[in-house]
Amino acid sequence: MKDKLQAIKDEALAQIEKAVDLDRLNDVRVSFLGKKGQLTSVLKSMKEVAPEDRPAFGQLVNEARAQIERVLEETKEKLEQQAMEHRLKEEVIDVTLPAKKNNVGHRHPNTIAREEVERIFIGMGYEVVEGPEVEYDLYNFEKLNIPANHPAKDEQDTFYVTKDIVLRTQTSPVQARIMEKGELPIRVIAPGRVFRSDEVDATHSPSFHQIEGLVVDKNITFADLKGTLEQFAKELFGENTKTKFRPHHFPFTEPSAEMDVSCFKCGGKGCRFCKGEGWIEILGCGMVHPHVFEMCGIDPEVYTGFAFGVGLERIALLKYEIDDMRLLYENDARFLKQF
Ligand code: 2U9
Repeated sequence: MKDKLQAIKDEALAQIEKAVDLDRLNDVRVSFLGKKGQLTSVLKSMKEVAPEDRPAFGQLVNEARAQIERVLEETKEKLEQQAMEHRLKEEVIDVTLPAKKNNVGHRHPNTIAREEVERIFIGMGYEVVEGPEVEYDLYNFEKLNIPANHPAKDEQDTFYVTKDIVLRTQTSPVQARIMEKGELPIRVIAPGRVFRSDEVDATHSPSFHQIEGLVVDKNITFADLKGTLEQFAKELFGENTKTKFRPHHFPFTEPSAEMDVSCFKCGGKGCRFCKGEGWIEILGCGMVHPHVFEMCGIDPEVYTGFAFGVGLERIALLKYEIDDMRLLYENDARFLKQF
């Protein structure tokens, strides 16, 4: 038995010396010291040893075990040290290599323009509100004084989901819903996507964006409308910007107007940018029609208000001097990263 023990110990130490890595070393540990290991099996066969020799033999087994464990531990430390040195050699960081380019995205010109318009109106105390893109005919047309036979309701102009449901053609239904809530006074802007059955060209798209505004309170006059929109134009296009209001017609406002701004390229003298006019049309506006007030549950004898609407793409095209609206939707990174 003693010889067997010596042979096991010698074999264990020889295998430990041969172990080239930590996995092999662990295999050796399991094979000799594990539950079914060779040394453990010697202990189990203790009954073959004469009873009087058992304590001394047990002692020998324990010594062999302690020696194997000690050599295992020393070898483990040595192999760990070698593995660490190997990794340090392999994982050298070459600080002279060019860094990986981190492509950070940025805002779309439409978004930049929307946030600029929002910033200006928020600064004047307006709240930004949103509403559904799929709307009832009732809110998109009826409540805005656009009756059944109005040309805007033609299938050539409007996308119908059903007879009574449309893709909104303007963001005005958002304001109609706000008015219906009846929490007065109202001072909101409603930015959002709108849809019209238009062919795509340099200035038209079946889906574009508007920002509309609505103010409702007692004693609101056309002077409030003019003052507000003049201030807006100056903040958007520069302090020297002049404004001009031309009479117009919208079903939901009366009186209605279109506002032009003096050309911010030539200052109003006339250039290629403003097609020699000196003025650029920028938005539509007017005093909320009394009938619209009535249909949205507000008494036009007590309250008055003004509204305006501006095409967001138009602002983006003007501000960034882009000559084709389609460029805004093609998502060509070479174009978009210029802004
Ligand atoms: C309510 C009452 C009145 C919103 C208005 C305009 C004038 C206007 C156009 C600008 C360019 C649409 O995108 S565009 O083609 N919009 O000219 N919009 S007044 O008037 C409202 C809105 C809601 C309840």
